Formats: sequence, C-alpha cells, structure tokens
Amino acid sequence: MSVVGIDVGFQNCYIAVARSGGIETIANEYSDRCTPAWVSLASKNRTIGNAAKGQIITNFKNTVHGFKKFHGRAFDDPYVQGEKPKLPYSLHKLASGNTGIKVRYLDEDKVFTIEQVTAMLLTKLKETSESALKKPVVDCVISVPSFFTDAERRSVMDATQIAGLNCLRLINDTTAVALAYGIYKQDLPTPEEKPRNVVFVDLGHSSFQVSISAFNKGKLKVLATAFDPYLGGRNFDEALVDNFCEEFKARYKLNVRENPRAILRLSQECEKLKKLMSANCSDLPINIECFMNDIDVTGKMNRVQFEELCAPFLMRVEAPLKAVMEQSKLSRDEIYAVEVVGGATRIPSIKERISKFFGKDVSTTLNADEAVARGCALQCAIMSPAFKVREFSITDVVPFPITLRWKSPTEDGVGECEVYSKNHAAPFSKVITFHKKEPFDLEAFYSLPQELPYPDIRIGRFSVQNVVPQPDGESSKVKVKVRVNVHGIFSVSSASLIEKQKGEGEDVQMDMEPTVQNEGRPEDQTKMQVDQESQGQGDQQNEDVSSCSKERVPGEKQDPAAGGSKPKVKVKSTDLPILANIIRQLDRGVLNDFVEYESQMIVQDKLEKERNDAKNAVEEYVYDLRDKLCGIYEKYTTEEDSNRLTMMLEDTENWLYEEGEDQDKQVYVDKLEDLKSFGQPIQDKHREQEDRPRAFEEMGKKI
Ligand code: ATP
Ligand code: K
Ligand code: MG
Repeated sequence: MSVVGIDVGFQNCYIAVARSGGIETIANEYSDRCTPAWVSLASKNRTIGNAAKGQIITNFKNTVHGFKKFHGRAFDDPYVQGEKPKLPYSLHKLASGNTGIKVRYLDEDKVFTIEQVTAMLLTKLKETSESALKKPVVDCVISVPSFFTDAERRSVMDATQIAGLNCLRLINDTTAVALAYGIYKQDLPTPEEKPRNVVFVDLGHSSFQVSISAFNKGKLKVLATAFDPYLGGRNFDEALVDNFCEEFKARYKLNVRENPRAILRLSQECEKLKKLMSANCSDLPINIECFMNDIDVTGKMNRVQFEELCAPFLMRVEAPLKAVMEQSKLSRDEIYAVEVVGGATRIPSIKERISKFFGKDVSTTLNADEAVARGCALQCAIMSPAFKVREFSITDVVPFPITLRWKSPTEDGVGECEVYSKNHAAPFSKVITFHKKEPFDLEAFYSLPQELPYPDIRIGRFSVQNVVPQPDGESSKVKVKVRVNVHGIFSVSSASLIEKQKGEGEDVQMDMEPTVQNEGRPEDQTKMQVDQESQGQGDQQNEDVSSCSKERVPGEKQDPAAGGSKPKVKVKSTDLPILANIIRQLDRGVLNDFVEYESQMIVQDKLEKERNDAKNAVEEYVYDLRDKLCGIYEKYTTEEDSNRLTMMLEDTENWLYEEGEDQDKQVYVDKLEDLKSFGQPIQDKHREQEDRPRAFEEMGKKI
C-alpha cells in the first residue's frame, strides 16, 4: 500500500510520500520537486509536466494548462467563457454541456474531457511517485480548493479513477496545511483546554483560500473557511502582460494581443519579473529578443509601480480574511498565529496586508510550496493501515449550505429543508424521516447562490423508489440517509421503509446511528418535535430544528453501543433503491471507457519512448564510432576499412534526417546491429590491446 499525497495546483503540482519513517516531497526526472500542471498532445505521444511546458512555444495549440477550474463547469459558465479567449488551445462544448478541450492528438482532432486531461497529469504524478518509491502507487490523498463544489469534486474523483489511482480522501488545501502544521506540534492544548486557533492562508496561482482551525492534542477542527476563488498570482501576471502590451504597442507599434506565441512568451517573462519584484524594490528590466517581427523589446518596472498597477487585486485580499473571522466568531487576540503558504504570498504587499489585518506578523514556518502535499501525505499515512503515524483527527467543514426540496401536499406544494448549514462539520451523515405513500424525488442544491463560485446551484436529483403505503393505507415512514462524505461530496446515500409491526406505538426509535435525532414530519409542517438530543458536541447541539428530522453521525462512524439507551422495538425495515441523477457527472460507462483509453495512451507513450530511445541509440553510436575512428581506434583498423566505415556512418546520419527520421523501433534496432557488425571487431581489437598491458601489470604486481 502506497502512502502518497498529491497537491494538484492550477500551476504547480507537488508530491509527498512516506518513506522510512518520514514524509518527504519527491523530485521528478528533472530533479524538480514541482511538476507543472501542463499536458502537451502531439502526433505520436503526449508529454506531461516539465517537458510539456517546454512545448508551449512550438506546439501551443495542443499544449494545455490552466485547466483545473474547468472541473464540473458547464461550457456556458461565465468563467469558462471568460477564459476561452485567453487560452492558446481551444475549448469545446460537450454533448453533456460540460467543458471539453480540443486538440490534435495522433494526427486526429480530439476532444478530451477535463477529467481525462487531469487524469493525464495524474498519470505523470503517479509515475513520478512510483519511480521514487520503486513500487506501484494506487492509494493516495489529493488536495482540492476548499471552495470546490460537489460537481468539481466528483469530477476530480473521476479523473483519479481514470488515472488508476484510489483516492482515499479529497482534502481541502488549507486543511492539508493545517494537518501539516499541527501533527508535529508537541505543545498543543489538551482536549480539556481552550483550543489553539490558527489562521491558514493559501494564495496560489488561481485562488485565495483562508481557513481557521482549532487545535487540541491529537485533533484539529476547521471552524470556518473563506475564499476568493478568482484571486491568485495569475491576476498579477495578467496585469503586467496588459501593461506591457500597451507599452509595446505605443513604443514599437506591435499588436501583441494578436499573436498567441508572443503573449505566451510575454506571460512567462512577466511572471519572472513579478517574482524578482518580490525580492527587489528598484527598477527591474524585462527584455525579450526577437519578440515579434524580429523586434527586440525592453521595458522596466519597480515594486511601487507594480503595486499601483495591481491595486484592484491587492484590495481583494481583505474580504476573505474578514469573512473567515466573522464566521469563526473569534476576536483577533484569540488567533495564535497566521500561517501563510502558496507561491503568491511571497508578494510583499500581500503579506503586509494580511499582517496588518490580523495585527501580527505572518508566520512562514511551513514550506510555502510543499505544505499542501505534505499534509496530503500525512492524511494518507493516517488512513493507511500499513503505516504508523500519530493519530490525528480532522473535522472539516461544508463550504456552502445544502438544501433538499421535494413535492409536498402542503399549500405551496414543496417541502424544503436545509440539511447542511455553512461550516457544518464534515464528513457527516444525517437521517431524515419522511412520511410517504409513493416514490418521491429529493432535489439537492446549494441554497446560497451568491456564495457559489458558479451560477448552477444544482447538485442532483435523488429518486427514492419502491415506496408503498402501509397495509392500512396510511403513509409509510421512510428514513433517508444523507451525507457529506470524506471527499466533501454530498449524496442521498440510502433509504429504508419502516413498517410498523402490529400493536406498536407511533414513536418508533430506530436502532440506527445514535446521538442527535430531531424528529419531525416533512409532510406535516405544523407538527414538529424534538425527540432526543444526546452526546452532541456543544457546537452542534443547537442544530436547526427544521422541517425534517435528522440524526447526526460524527465522522460517519457507526457506534451501535451508543444506541443502547433507547428502547429497542421490533420493526421491519426494507432498503429502498435510490436513483441518482447527478449534475455534470460523467456517464459511468463513459468513465470506464476513459479508464481503458488512458491505459492505451500510456502504452502508446511507452512505445513512442522506446522508439525514440532506439533512434537515439543509432545516432549516438554514429557519433561515438566516428570520434573513435579518428582517435583511439585509429591504429586498429586499416585506412581502407576506416574510410569505408566513415562513409557508412555518414550515410546513416543522413538517413536519420531523411527517410530514417520516422521509422518503427525495429528498423532502428536493425540499423544499430548492422553498424555494430562493422564497429564491434575494431572495438574488440582495441579492448584486447588495452587489456594486455594491464594484465602484464597485474602479473608484475603479484610477482
Ligand atoms: P492554486 O493553488 O491556485 O491551484 P498553485 O498551487 O499552482 O495554484 P502555487 O504553486 O501555490 O499555485 O503558487 C504559484 C503562484 O505563486 C504563481 O502565480 C507564481 O508566479 C507565484 N509566485 C511564486 N513565487 C513567487 C514570488 N517569489 N513572488 C511572487 N509570486 C510568486
Ligand atoms: K501548488
Ligand atoms: Mg495551490
């Protein structure tokens, strides 16, 4: 079983693994611990990560990056439409209405779903972890932004499945960071003491996330999260790009916007400039040779100008900080520390603003780039039975309130119940009791559209089937279990029809999950009662008494013993099938096809690599032998033989650039064999001569 944590960033991905007692971030084949979230498709193969980023100028139309936020989004989503003109590659509306990515691959026009593209990236990250751990990697924990909705999370989960990974948990970025912060702390307050409250801030390339966690020994509880899903380092790059586009237009009469390659190069240079300005106040140059129309361009900027240019973005830093504090109901002096991570928190004025808001210096005790991945690996280690790690429990929160709606015989014809409030603990299950005579639908949706990062508030429709009236014609009691699972994904997970046995009373206590149980009747809006509240942690006790009844199940763990206090009454319970219709979800059959297709592409990449290696081997042999023929092999061959062989090598070299440019692997293998049949005898003679004096020497030593 593998213990792997993956931070899939909008721009940068990091992997941490558990190895011989410690968590470490690992490097890829470029000795780089950061793997860029880039995928490049070509006529024979795919390149992913660092190599893909290298393709951006030569193969820009088929080199995909900045796709993380297309998960779970409709093509018509305003964010997607806003991104479209900025991307060097094409987006495509899929039949499902989802966002697809159109590229040329294997000399064909292909449209990949976002799940497939992320799966390609994950395949690369999987391979990198496998070569570090020297064993197959399947189990892992992957991070997502805390504001990811159900549709986005399900989409990422599908991507992990396509890549052949078993994601044990999708963990929120800031929660992973909180775990990385807390697990090694020896001085956390005991469970009886007041918790230590720490703010975590992650400003990445695309988004801004803030959370507050309360720590006690062995556990952390997320109190609140807040975010600006559209504020990140990329906004600062784009502001610089806009600035220089205008400047170059005025100074050089260049229309940079019309040239995607030029824009890409300018973006790269602007990002470099931005980073330099974090460490430097003075004027800094930007120079790009042969930028457009053979013109070299130059420009400059300093930090003060940069901050002025980016003022609209800098102003947005405060709102989420304020929001998270308000939600947590903590005062500033109850905050122990403010830990910042994410590349863009290196911008000095971002740090200043955060520190000014909290009235204390920000802490940078965590590795700004690797903390998320480390947290993921720690979570994976905790979940792995094969790995010993300190127990540490995590309670996360639901980012957006979730409501269920159903048809009801009441005045307005619908019943509604908010099943999860904002910042409700997660993972968490509840049981809702309905009184129904026939099958019914539950529509799940996000109840606060203004908080959601996209306009579609739907989660899905869950049809509870096979519901029948009681033998006496009365409504049946239907217990429906809803949950937000360990990935932060909502579902109506099960339903059962409860049949009263003869002679039994009305208020049947179920021997199901224990603790808080608010009994009410969704169908009977006037009558609502609280049957029992027990064992709830203080903060969850005053859970709303809404029109539907609930039971809480902390951590989703069933604890039959805790139900013991209730009188056990015999009832007949029949499981009811649930038909789920999830918004934006990939068809399950299609998902399986994608799993298959991904493995075909992996094979294709491997074959192409072998073919290229075989070709390179021929090329290397040619150069090597040619050098040696006029060097160390000179005295072991006749001039005539040498000339003939040199001619042959030259022919091969020409062949490699002409009809030999693109041959099957076997052709190169044969070619190499052919050359070796001439080269090998010379090499053997040389070796013999080399060995002889050495042999004498060794004999001499012995004597
Ligand atoms: P996200 O979290 O939004 O998915 P990500 O995880 O890929 O994105 P990070 O790797 O945390 O993002 O941060 C990348 C961003 O940080 C980029 O915009 C990069 O330019 C910026 N960045 C990195 N170093 C510096 C620096 N020294 N000064 C300013 N910005 C920096
Ligand atoms: K990252
Ligand atoms: Mg990140």
